[in-house]
Amino acid sequence: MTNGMTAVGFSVKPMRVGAEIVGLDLEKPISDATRAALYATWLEHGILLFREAVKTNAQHLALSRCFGKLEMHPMPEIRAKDEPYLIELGGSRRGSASAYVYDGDQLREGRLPWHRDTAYTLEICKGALLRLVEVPPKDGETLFADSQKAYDQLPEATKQRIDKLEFKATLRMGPFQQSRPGALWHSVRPATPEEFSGSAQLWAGKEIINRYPSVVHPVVIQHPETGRKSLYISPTYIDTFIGMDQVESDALLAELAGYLADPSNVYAHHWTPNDVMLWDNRRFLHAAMGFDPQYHRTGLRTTLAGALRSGRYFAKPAEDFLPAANIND
Ligand SMILES: O=C(O)CCC(=O)C(=O)O
Ligand SMILES: [Fe+2]
Repeated sequence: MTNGMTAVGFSVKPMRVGAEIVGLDLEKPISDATRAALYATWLEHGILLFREAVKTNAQHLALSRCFGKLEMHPMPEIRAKDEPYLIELGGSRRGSASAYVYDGDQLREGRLPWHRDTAYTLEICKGALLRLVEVPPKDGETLFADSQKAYDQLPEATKQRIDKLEFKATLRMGPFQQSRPGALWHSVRPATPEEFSGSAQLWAGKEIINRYPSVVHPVVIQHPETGRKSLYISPTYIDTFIGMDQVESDALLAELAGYLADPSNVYAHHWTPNDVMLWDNRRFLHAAMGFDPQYHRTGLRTTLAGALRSGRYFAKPAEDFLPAANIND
């Protein structure tokens, strides 16, 4: 893909990590040629920025469908009521889907450490498109890390060590995820309900978590479309690497996370309302810096249906267990 507006209706501005799509007019229907060119650009760069490009839910859904089938997020609790293929961030979910932590003496809402979406399910989703509607006047960035580049940078001995390795992943929220090696922040601690009432409403209660029994995924995957290898771990959600005790596992996780979070592999997006960020969840991890809860930060996100069923249950689920359904359109 080259710079300069072409017959496909947009131009590509490569960033240090990822690329920006410039000039795409979503007021018009998206042609097959545009869709194919967008898809190829996405596979090449892994994350795409559409700056102030998406004004309505219909545009958000139409753009998302250029990159594959959508799935309803496995957690019904966070789906938007009038449009189940969108999930809501903040807004009416304020105080429910966000983690409140203290980073030093600063209270932060919406801080999420490095993760790969739906890594706690059997079929990790293919990607997602996040649009912010309300943006706080400061902070609130989202970080994206290229785990393909991180894999390429690993020493040969580490590549061999992890070649056939698997990890166990469990959905856990709150203090656990903030304290994992590679979580990105070591100074944070969860706010107590006395300090901030929102923290009492953390939503990942037992009823939700019980729907997601632990799963096992490979540490290295080959991208099904590009053939490139990626470091497929998700520091949030990892319990241990299979066959290692917690100490050995945490040391390896810290080592691998060091490559993932290396600044040369990371793009930090500072949001403007109606920006959309698209990520290839097979290749990129992401993290949210959080923001001062006196401000509002709201958004909507689609989820691209998984193309890589790489997981298995860690233990056989109970007879009466009802798996969370992945519902595709
Ligand atoms: O709030 C953000 O910036 C990122 C949220 C997130 O992890 C997601 O939408 O998957
Ligand atoms: Fe996420």
